[in-house]
Amino acid sequence: MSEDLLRTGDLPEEEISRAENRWVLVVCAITVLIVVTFTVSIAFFRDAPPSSLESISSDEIHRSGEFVESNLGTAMQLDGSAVVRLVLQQFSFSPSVIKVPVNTPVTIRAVSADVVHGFLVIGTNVNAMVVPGYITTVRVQFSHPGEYTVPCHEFCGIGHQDMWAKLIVGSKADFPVDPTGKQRF
Ligand SMILES: [Cu+2]
Repeated sequence: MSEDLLRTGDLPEEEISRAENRWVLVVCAITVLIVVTFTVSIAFFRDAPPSSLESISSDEIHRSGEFVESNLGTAMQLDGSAVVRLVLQQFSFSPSVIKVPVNTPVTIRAVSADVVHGFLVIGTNVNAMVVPGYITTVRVQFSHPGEYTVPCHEFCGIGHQDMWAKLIVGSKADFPVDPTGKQRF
């Protein structure tokens, strides 16, 4: 090897160690930033997934409370808005056909009975994860009547590709407000 080649690759020892120290500082700063981010999210956001600050016990879902079978589906509220309650499980949606009125504020409340699922309404910006232990809430208003496909978009097991629901956006007249609050669509 020629003397020239040796010299060009040769940096003074101090310069190398200064460069190394700079990178050590960068790595330390990134580590501190990650730890601070986790600490803040635990302290202020209860370490929960975004928008899922309501928790629920997966074992209780079918037995009592908001997500018992008779309460699933679309419930019209006295103010004219709609609340849709869904349970996602391997490998289906309950209910699998969701009906909502057009041009109406809709609140979707979804829970998982087992593992992490998710749903999106194809052709809209509705897209959410459903994490066991939390209630996922999505607020939306559909301005076009029609049928939309709602697939699970989190790989949840061997039957994941068959896990999907159908959302039908229909005329407001088909969703009368029931003063007793019992009717589901
Ligand atoms: Cu799934």
